[in-house]
Amino acid sequence: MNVLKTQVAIIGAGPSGLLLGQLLSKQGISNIILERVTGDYVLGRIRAGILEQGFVELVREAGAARRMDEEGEIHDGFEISVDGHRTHIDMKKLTGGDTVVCYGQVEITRDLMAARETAGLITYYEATDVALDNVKSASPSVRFRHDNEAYTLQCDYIAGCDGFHGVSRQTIPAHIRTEHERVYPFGWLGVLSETPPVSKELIYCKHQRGFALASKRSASRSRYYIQVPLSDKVEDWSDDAFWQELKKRLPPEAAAQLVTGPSIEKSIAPLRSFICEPMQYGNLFLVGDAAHIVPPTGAKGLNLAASDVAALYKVLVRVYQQGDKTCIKQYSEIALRRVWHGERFSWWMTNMLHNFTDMSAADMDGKTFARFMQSELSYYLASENGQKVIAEQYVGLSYEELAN
Ligand code: RFL
Ligand code: PHB
Repeated sequence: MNVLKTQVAIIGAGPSGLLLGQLLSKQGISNIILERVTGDYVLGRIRAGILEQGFVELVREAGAARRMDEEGEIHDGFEISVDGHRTHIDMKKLTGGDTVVCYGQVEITRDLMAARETAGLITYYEATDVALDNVKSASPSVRFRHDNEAYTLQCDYIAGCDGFHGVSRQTIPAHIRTEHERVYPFGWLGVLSETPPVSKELIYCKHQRGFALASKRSASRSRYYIQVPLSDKVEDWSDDAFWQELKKRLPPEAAAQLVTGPSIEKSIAPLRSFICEPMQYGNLFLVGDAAHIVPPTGAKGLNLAASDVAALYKVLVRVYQQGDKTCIKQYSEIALRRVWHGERFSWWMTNMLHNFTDMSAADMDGKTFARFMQSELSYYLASENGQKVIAEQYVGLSYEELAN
């Protein structure tokens, strides 16, 4: 048995784990990351594209922002199209100056991995049989296997950054956890293509045929999504069928501009709202998708992961630099307040923008629910106050400080 020691054991080398590790090491707090798959596999997952200002600042503090600052696109606004009628949400004007940055999760992850390697920090990729022990004690540990050898990692704290299907959340006894969940009756079919985007800004499209989103990664790379029934399989959708359906849902002027091409990646993501409370148990802290999932309609998943990282980082810096352990119990409450706001916003945007007509939702038939949501959306889009409510949540609510 190999025995390792560190201050903070981090489970998962997704954006949450890598960002936390980088921030902690900048403050002299040692950490080791255990990741189930290879680095290349992690980089193969095409996910988020929109970063809130709070996230951007954390990446700068972590010392991994050079490429994001050079290549990320600042977005002042986005559009909502309702059956082809477009409304521009001018985030910058409506919020008094706030914007978001369009830069892919894959690139952020790549930059954080490179920064970790440059700093000589330890990551065990392809760590299997990860199991968390004694998390309620002052000396927790993590068992794992790597290259056919058994290891024990002794530590002070464990950050469970291992996503929705990880082991960390399951380590909290079931009677301690309350889990809230809404599984939506549809998914998003996403396509990445090396084609110029239809628009400078994102277009969220509500359409009788179902939701669509026109997003991008750069001036030459597009990311598009369409709402599909959960019964659909990726193999059912040829590239051609995807482009034809997308064209029908985009506003006509945008559809006319659409440049199509072969898909580089194509996948279906189910939509889910999920929250686990509390987000801590003894010296184990859940961070990011390990504790909560949002439907992607509000672009909040990665951004909520970042606000969890910010909260845990503040707690651990105070613990190690000021010797104050009393702040530890604040983590879950601080993180959950922001999580619930992001969850509510994502659920609301999902309800307003998707087609529920053939489904039942919120205890009523889909047709009635759809009419309520149509009215809700037109109310918010029709006034500056309504648009402001959407804009200030899209750019992201501010981060909370620790109490003294
Ligand atoms: P991740 O990225 O899932 O990383 C968890 C890591 O843990 C590893 N792991 C384990 N490691 C060791 N032992 C185990 N037993 C382990 N089990 C798992 C996994 O291999 C993995 O590497 O979670 P993290 O770091 O919390 O990051 C969360 C984000 O990935 C996620 O919230 C976002 O991608 C969500 N999301 C979006 N968020 C935004 O803020 N803006 C967006 O525009 C946005 N668009 C999206 C999205 C998610 C999408 N999908 C596919 C769900 C668009 C889509 C389509
Ligand atoms: C993306 O570019 O992948 C993206 C952007 C905004 C969303 C969801 C996904 O709301």
